[in-house]
Amino acid sequence: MTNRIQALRKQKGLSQQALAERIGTSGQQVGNLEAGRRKLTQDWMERLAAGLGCGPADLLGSPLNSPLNPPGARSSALPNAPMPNIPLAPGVTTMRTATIERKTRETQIRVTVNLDGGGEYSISTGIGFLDHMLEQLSRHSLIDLEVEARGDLHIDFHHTNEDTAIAIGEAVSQALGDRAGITRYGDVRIPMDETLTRVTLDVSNRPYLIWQVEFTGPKLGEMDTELFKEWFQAFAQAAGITLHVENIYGENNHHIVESCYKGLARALRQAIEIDPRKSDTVPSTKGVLGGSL
Ligand SMILES: [Mn+2]
Repeated sequence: MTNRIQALRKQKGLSQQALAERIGTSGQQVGNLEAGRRKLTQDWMERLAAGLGCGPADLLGSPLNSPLNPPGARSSALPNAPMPNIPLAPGVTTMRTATIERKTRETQIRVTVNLDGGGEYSISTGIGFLDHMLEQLSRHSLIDLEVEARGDLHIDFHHTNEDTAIAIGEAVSQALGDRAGITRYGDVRIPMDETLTRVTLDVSNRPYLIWQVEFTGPKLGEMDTELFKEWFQAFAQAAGITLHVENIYGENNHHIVESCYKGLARALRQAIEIDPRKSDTVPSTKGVLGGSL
């Protein structure tokens, strides 16, 4: 996994922290990107390039890996390319990705999703327990998820929790585009020890939440348990999803809420999958449909 981020940074006399501050991230994240521990997405390349005063392609170790070269031109370069978001040739297939930036007086949030990812994540909300849940969401949905949130946690977790859900929901909705060809429905049951939770959803563009989940304590970690319903409500609204979450039984509050996030993840994974039998019916560039020549 070669890239020139570190070399270019040193050339400019910048520390990891100094570069991080230029592009609004953490020094640790810069270190992760330099070392290849985090995917060097198109989005990160553009941000790093802006901070380093170079072009995005300059960050790559070899000109063969340039995103300006269409895939297939030199296929031998592709397996080692560190970028999952290489623009693909029109008509082949495209990664369904989106980035949402959301800034209010209460929170500053940046979310990037890749629906066709491998469940890789980089999540920092400032709320440890929420990070843990969002990591589950990414891993079990196979959606690559980057979340950087800075909120007014000195007041409480309410704004950061809800706004993070809105930003992730908006990113998922945007990445889904017109939603053509998707499987649309998802339905799973998730056990965790003594707990069983069912999540059923319709990626319908009709937001609705049914939440039949009760907690026996007011807190999990530092987080108020009442905030989880708020998170699912905001996500369903922003993503345009009819979302039914039912904890069938369970005792441990950590298991109960974690099974809700894992259930959302697995149900989403089913629903956003492209159905090959339906995707074939989408009008194509062949010009056969619609009477055009
Ligand atoms: Mn856990």
